[in-house]
Amino acid sequence: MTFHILTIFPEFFTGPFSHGVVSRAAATGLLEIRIHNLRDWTTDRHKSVDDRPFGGGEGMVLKPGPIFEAVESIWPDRRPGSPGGSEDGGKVLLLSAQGRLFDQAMANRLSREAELLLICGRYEGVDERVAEHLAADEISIGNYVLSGGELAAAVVIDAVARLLPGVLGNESSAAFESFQETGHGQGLLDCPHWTRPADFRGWKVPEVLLNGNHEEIRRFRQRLAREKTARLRPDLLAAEPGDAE
Ligand code: 9D3
Repeated sequence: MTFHILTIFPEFFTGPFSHGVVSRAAATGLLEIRIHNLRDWTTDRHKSVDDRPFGGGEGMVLKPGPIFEAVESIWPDRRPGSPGGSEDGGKVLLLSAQGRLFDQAMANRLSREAELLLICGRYEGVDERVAEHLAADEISIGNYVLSGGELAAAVVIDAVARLLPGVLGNESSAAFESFQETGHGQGLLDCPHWTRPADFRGWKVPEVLLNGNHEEIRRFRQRLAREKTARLRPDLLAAEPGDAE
């Protein structure tokens, strides 16, 4: 799978993608990440990507021109008039605070695309014609204010990349998807885990985990998962039984 990122901060992504699962998958050719500098598609000598909002107000807005030019040069065969889609299974996504909330079901759907092109919002926002006529969807990663779409793009790519066949050793993606429910794509939170030492500073690991009775251990873990979910994520219990799509 190929991920394209359109950003005014291309240096930002050297960190997040040079570690762990994503970096290993890129090294083995299971995925490719291509960073594109939005300023490469500006035409004025100041390379300006933003301008003041019509109607007045605080802050600056990303201009539509360089963004459309960039996407049309990255995907020259993109069907014009069909927002978001490339010729052969790709999607343009706009990362913005005004977007649809990203979740595991969305990550699952996106992992079936051949390519994604993520546009990182900045400043006070992005000219609405990008959401209307260029992007297939507008995505937010949560109800908090970030300074721009770059961190959000890294989050989306991490969540999608680990679902790709071969990336985590999940050869059959269908089998893997049913596992998503406990891997926390909704449903209950995972149960708590402990490792050695069995006694750490006087805090002891629950005795039942040490007794080798696997049926008892299974029921115990299920109860702890329900209790922890009720305490930290009551919203998930209301939605149960969860389906991760
Ligand atoms: C006056 C209200 N604005 C600032 C407080 C709204 C606003 C504009 C631009 C809020 C955030 C941003 C920049 N954020 C993103 O581009 C962004 C984002 C986010 O802020 N939260 C969660 N997901 C995302 S994805 C992109």
